[in-house]
Amino acid sequence: MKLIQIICALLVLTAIASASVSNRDCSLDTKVIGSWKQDGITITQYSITIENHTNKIIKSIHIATDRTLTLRDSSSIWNMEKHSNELTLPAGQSTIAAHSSHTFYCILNGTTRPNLYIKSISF
Ligand SMILES: *[C@@H]1O[C@H](CO)[C@@H](O)[C@H](O)[C@H]1NC(C)=O
Ligand SMILES: CC(=O)N[C@H]1CO[C@H](CO)[C@@H](O)[C@@H]1O
Repeated sequence: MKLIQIICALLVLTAIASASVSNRDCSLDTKVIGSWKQDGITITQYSITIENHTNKIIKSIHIATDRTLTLRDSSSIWNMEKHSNELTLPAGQSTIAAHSSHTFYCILNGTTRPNLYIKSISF
């Protein structure tokens, strides 16, 4: 196998690996969509799905993060709003229905998975 094929195989494996942070009512499922080089640095795209395991509508959710959310630029996050180190649902989709989910996307510098945890939920 050529080196490039080995690298591609590794990328596919990375994309399949996913992690979840759970609590009883809601969980976060972070997946790597892809990783590539741009302007000499490696950037990684993630999808993060918020799953509502309850039979109640989530009216708001606050997800805490830190400097591990190394956004490539301020427009590198979709379907979620970022206010300093906190993420909230965007204005156009401000609730999550019972037994439903909401997915948002981001592009980060580097390959380190961002720290994300659910700080509060209101039903
Ligand atoms: C990510 O990389 C871009 C391009 O090099 C840079 O402009 C930006 O400041 C970096 N963002 C962070 C959070 O390091
Ligand atoms: C317990 C339960 O129904 N959980 C659901 C919450 O929503 C996600 C996303 O639709 C489902 O996959 C879970 O089964």
